[in-house]
Amino acid sequence: MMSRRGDHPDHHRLDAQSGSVGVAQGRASPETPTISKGGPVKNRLIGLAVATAIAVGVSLTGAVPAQAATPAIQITKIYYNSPGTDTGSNASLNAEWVRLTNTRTYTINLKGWTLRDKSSHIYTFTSNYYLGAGTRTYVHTGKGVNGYPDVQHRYWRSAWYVWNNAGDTASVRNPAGTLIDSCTWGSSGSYTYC
Ligand SMILES: [Ca+2]
Ligand SMILES: [Ca+2]
Repeated sequence: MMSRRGDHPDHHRLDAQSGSVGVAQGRASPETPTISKGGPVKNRLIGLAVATAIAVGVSLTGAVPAQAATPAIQITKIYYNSPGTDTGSNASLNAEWVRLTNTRTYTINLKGWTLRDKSSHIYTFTSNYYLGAGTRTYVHTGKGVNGYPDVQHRYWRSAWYVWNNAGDTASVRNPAGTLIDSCTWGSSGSYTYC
């Protein structure tokens, strides 16, 4: 079947090889280990609790693991297999997109932030782009005018698809290059909420 396309041709084989292993690497659900702290507890019982906690591999502090903290800029949806046959038309390219959400209660300037796939195709927010608290932006793969049809929409201006139908990883980094969030999917479906 020729309807399933991959990435830029030169990356085809690389991504195809690893496309089947990415299923389980989505964002971990924020699970907070719960340890009962009600009432006075004797040392012997605390010792038992410690032993139990160690045995099951949880933290006694109950702290949320760092990797489960909500990223400031979160990848909240990716439409990686645009509807219909992947002809490479600009309309088809733009039906492939990534949605980023500002999860914070303040505006974040995305200037200098990057979005990339597993093959290091990189989109950079090159100018000031203020993403309001709780608001979203859509980065479309094809060409278009930033800010149209409304302020939420940005355009990668890529000549070909970026996000592989058969599995890929999207990651977002801040201007310092620090990984802020990532999203991995496999070969099924057309989109993911990450
Ligand atoms: Ca398609
Ligand atoms: Ca790719």
